[in-house]
Amino acid sequence: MNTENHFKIVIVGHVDHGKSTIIGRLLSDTGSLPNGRLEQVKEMCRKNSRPFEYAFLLDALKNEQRQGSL
Ligand SMILES: Nc1nc2c(ncn2[C@@H]2O[C@H](COP(=O)(O)OP(=O)(O)O)[C@@H](O)[C@H]2O)c(=O)[nH]1
Ligand SMILES: [Mg+2]
Repeated sequence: MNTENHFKIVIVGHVDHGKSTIIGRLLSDTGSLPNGRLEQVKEMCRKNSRPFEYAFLLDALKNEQRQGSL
């Protein structure tokens, strides 16, 4: 991985102030998500009759990291 092209940012805020939402949106808009992840999370929301939230992309990544599959 080329670290010269990395852009480091820090998101700080209280609980429920939208940190996960903005990170999810940034990952999505910069094409940094694994292929199909956005569609997978949208499908999960549809199945559970929940409105889609960009914050759920973070939860999906966290679950994968815990499973060692990312
Ligand atoms: N109205 C509004 N709601 C937002 C915004 N950003 C996030 N939210 C909502 O606030 C809630 C908490 O967001 P989340 O990203 O999980 O917050 P975190 O705890 O800081 O990670 C979620 O229900 C989001 O949909 C925003 O810009 N405007
Ligand atoms: Mg969060």
